[in-house]
Amino acid sequence: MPIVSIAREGDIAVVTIDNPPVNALSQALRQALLEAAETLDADPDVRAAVLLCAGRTFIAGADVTEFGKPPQPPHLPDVIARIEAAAKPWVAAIHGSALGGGLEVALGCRFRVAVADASVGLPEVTLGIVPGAGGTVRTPRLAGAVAAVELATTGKPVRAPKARDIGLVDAVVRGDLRAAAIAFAREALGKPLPGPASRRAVEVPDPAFWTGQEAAIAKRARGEIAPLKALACVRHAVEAPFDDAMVFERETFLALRGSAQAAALRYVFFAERAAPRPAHLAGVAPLPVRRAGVIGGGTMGAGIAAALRDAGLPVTLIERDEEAVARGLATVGAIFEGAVKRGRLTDAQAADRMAGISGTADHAALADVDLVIEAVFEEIGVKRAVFAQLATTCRPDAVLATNTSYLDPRAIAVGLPNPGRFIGLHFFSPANIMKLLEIVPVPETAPETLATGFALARSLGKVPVQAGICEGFIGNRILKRYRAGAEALVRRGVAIAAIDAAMRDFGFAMGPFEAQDLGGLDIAFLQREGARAAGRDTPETLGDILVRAGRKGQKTGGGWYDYAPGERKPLPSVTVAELIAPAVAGGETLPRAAIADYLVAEMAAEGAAILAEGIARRPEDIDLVEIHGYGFPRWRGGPMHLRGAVGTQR
Ligand code: T1G
Ligand code: NAD
Repeated sequence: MPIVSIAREGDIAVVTIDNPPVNALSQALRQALLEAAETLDADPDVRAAVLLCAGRTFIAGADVTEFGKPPQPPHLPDVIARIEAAAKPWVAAIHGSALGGGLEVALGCRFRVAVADASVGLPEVTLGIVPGAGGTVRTPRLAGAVAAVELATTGKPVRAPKARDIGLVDAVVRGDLRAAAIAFAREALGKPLPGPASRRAVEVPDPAFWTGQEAAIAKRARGEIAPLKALACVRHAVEAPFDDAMVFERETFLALRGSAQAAALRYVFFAERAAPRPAHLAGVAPLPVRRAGVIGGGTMGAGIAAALRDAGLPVTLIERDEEAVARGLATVGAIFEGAVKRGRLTDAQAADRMAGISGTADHAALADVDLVIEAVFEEIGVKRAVFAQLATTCRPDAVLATNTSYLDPRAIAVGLPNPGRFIGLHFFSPANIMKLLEIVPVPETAPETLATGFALARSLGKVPVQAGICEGFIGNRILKRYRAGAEALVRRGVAIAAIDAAMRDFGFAMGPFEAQDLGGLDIAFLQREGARAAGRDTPETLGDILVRAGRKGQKTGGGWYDYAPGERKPLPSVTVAELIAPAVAGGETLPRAAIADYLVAEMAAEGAAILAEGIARRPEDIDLVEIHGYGFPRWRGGPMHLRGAVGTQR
């Protein structure tokens, strides 16, 4: 199939794009579209054109693989201007996703029709850029400034019905898209044509709207540049003539395209796309997972059960006794109720989710499941007993997984018949939200079991990263080094609040000490105490001093900070200063950037050790763990990318 082909349905030309995998606007496609516009304008028998895409989606945007290279003509704004100026109206027929340059091409057409489950959006800010071919200029002229700001500064797509409601799409069609678009074009020819988007008027909001948006976006962006630039482009588009606004947008786009943030976000984009299909599992078929079991209905078990239900899998939840079963089911129920409150689910969907979970204390209910995920107490004895029972109740080919954070999965699987079916699947709390899944095979894990872990991650919408066995796998091991680095700064006299402020400035939602107070200082303390009890050399930490003094964090009204009763605002603590004073030498102050540099270097150093030991397979995996499991700012690319520990960028 040529990249662009033209067919005729009477006086309607059907222009079909076929540029797999996602019809990205490569140089060749831009050239072919330009030629198609010339050809159709020169054909007296053609009265209108329908622009359609082959494959699973409409144009998914500019070809991101071309971003690292100098832009080649024809440039997209020119191709779109040519389509918009065509003597015959073009109708964009949208299925799948019309994103970025794809939506911009559609906005250059006189009309847009879409199937109901299609989506349209301007995700450029997720790549550290702004639209570069009229997205911030034509969108407000069709959908108004408010909707344009939302689309361009969040990068979130909207479904076709919403796009119609805001004026971005002219019709939501059912059935055969091609036929519906041709019929729409014919009908449109029978009526006065509306002007092109570029010549439509746009309502100018009150200046207060812009200042309000600026403050909200700056708060949300936490140092990310593109969202604020996108806002500036939309404002310019609303307050200035079309041509001026196009120039402003293009200049902004080109300036950001070469930026460090854009390079980092592109790096993460491709790392995420490669993660679910690692090369070493190419051709290995996963085992089918149609029914799942979860052992333990606590914080993690309930979240994992909810994630499995979100993916449509029927789930059997096992707890110690009926009272604990009821508690576990109630926790899952609360997760779905929360999703209804946040508008992520309807009541009916929440009810359907719950209907697909059965709870019991009877392991016999697991006789026919394909996968079991264990999330019971982090105690080796408890976990071993669970797997011994599973070995008798489950099918011999059922995949058996542990969600342990720190225990050695090999120790959990000791004596398990057919250990090839055993694997570590390390979710992160809240398990139905956090995107990261560390997949930890043991030496006996069969390739098809490992492939099943990755396939499960794809079906749950998770970012899978394979990790080798060491204490804390990839993420918690680096977390330990990060926290030790933060404590080392405190021992040098750097203020706890200064370190947290530095990491917030760097882009984290919260600093290392605030985060510990939220999650609880006792989890890591118990882990260290366990190591000490096992005779492993584990030096006393400042955190240990606090826990021994009863300070476990917010849950005890104090950890690294004090908290007023019922409050979550961290208050510097005189008590903490007194408790740790013997361990603090000097009163060093450091610029925030130096603090962040030091701690990121600590993370990257641990990452390098992890790579050298083969615990991680590639630096990208470490960065994905940090971004999707530990809140490392995505637009920084991750500690390995930032410290240049990753090969050439795309
Ligand atoms: N360019 C190049 N390759 C792309 C691509 C793109 N825009 N989008 C996807 N791919 C590749 C991807 O790397 C993968 O390759 C394969 O397609 C399938 O992707 C001027 C400048 C469309 C919703 O940000 O959101 O337009 O790994 O696994 O889950 O204003 O891809 O198989 O080798 O993600 O079905 C704006 C990005 C660009 C959209 C499909 N557009 N893509 O999801 O498949 S900037 C975007 C997506 C822009 C203009 C500006 C998703 C998808 P491989 P996939 P999927
Ligand atoms: P939790 O204490 O909240 O829940 C554990 C549940 O397991 C309890 O409800 C308990 O009744 C149940 N249970 C204990 N023994 C059982 C048995 N024999 N059969 C059935 N149910 C049993 O603990 P959690 O935080 O959910 O942690 C569970 C596992 O997940 C641990 O291994 C932990 O290390 C790991 N993990 C925890 C987190 C986290 O942030 N909490 C993150 C990742 C992994």
